Amino acid sequence: EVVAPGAVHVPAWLSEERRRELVRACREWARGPVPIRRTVLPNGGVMSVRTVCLGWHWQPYRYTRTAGDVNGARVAALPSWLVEWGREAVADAYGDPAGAAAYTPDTALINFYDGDATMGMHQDKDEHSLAPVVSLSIGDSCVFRLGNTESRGRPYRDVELCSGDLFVFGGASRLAYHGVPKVRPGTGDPATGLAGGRLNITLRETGLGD
Ligand code: MD3
Ligand code: FE
Repeated sequence: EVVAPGAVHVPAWLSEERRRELVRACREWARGPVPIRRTVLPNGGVMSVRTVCLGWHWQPYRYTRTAGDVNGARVAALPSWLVEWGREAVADAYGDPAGAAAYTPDTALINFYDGDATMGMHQDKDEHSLAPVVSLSIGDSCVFRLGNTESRGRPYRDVELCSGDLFVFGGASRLAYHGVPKVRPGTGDPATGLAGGRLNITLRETGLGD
């Protein structure tokens, strides 16, 4: 479903097998070389989601190769199979295989939400590229809020994101405010290997080069 121009929701895009593969991989990435942690903001606030990065490390508000705000280690590489899944995702969401072949994400942000975690309305504008962001969700459902490019407030649309769902944000939606006001504990499928909580993996092009 096209939720807004450039914003396409594909429910249950991930096969059960791919969900399990991603959960298993995320569990490894969460261990290191840079362990998963709650990001501390420059204003002293602490995010409620826990995040680990691949390719480039996001620290508010820039991308670095090493995690100076965690343990100083270089982040793990973004595996080529995940780049390939990203191209498949863009091709399926936009129906444009040629455009999708040029999609070259260099970074993944993996967010883990426990039942109380939320993400406030924000824009993702630390990337120097306006290539689409690919979002994959596994585990508990959540309310995802897609707003406008002008302010955190209305108008916005609330969309239920469930385990296995794909969302691609490009074009006119790439700089839209968005957030996660609520997770719905107990709605996930334990067969994926996730006992509770919600995983979200976003693929991005930082535009920073090598
Ligand atoms: C819309 N994550 O990591 S994914 C984030 O579910 C983030 O963890 C949320 O927002 C999550 O920055 C939402 C969906 C998403 C990601 C990037 C976007 C939506 C977006 C960029 C532009 C517009
Ligand atoms: Fe975001």
